[in-house]
Amino acid sequence: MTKRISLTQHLIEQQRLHNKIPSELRLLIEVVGRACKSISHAVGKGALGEVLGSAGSENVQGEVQKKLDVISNEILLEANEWGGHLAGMASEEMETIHPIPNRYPKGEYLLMFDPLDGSSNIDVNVSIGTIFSVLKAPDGMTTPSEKDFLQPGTKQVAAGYAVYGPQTVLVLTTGDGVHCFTLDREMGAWVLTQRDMQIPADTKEFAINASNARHWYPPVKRYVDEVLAGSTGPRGKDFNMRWIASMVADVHRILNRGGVFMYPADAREPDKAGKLRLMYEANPMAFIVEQAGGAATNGDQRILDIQPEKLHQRVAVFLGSKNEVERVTSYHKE
Ligand code: AHM
Ligand code: MG
Repeated sequence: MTKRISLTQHLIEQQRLHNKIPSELRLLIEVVGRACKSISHAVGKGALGEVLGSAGSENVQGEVQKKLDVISNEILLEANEWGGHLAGMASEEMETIHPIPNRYPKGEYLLMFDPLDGSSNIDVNVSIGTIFSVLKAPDGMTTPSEKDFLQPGTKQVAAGYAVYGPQTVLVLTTGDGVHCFTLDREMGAWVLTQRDMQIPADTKEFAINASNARHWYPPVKRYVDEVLAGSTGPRGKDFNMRWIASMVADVHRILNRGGVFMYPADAREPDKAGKLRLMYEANPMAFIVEQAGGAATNGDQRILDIQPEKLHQRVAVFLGSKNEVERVTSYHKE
């Protein structure tokens, strides 16, 4: 029988044998992993848990909150509040940051998350997930303010996502490759199932919400026109398209078999900077994708190099197989 390694064991090995992560970070990641198990459980109950449908509220970006968005946010806040590893948290579902209350010990990390990504898929039983990013709090900081979170993605010390799909998986990087853990539902444990995930540099698969095509800028239109032209077009090969409308699920497919994911800026409002948020969607995914040998840009620069200006800042995203990301990025520069 193959020897099974749990998330705890994997992290202890990273800490003890390779001296790659401090014990505080290991414990923090384990708490996030535990929270994701609870979210997976809530998601899995569906109609039986009376967790489907709208919560009757809006988040800071004016989006309707689903009950499970709110429940997942609370699970993450509660799980991480008292552990002593964090100075503060920020979430897609909260207007501003959540410093650790004074009744609990404080730690040196900052945690950001999108508690339940792919909200439009919740009620229709399509894969959804949690995305998270961990930063070090600035030296000497006592109580964090919003600006302490505004660090470029290169400063992330860990990032990951969980997908609540046919299987529940947790994909994680601490800057030493990308590893995937599957939730053993009987044991309640995360088990290492893929080590060192690698994204092939070339692909024949792309992902974009084509219903926005009329708003696209010329570089995106050119790239998509060329792949749609197939084997007789300039690319000389046929491409397949997939769009799940859950970034976690689209990125997970790309980590497993390659592909390029695009959520571009477009000509709306008057210059829509894309839909996805830099701090808790694009940055953690860019860190993971780069660690797996892929690339991630906003069409102009590497996502991880962007200096954030606002907590809920939006950003255009092109990520996945390196050669395709480089191609679509180069079209923006012509
Ligand atoms: P959410 O965080 O409100 O769920 O929005 C993010 C999601 C991504 O998971 C996905 O890639 C995108 O929105 C889908 O957008 P669209 O509705 O345009 O297909
Ligand atoms: Mg999201």
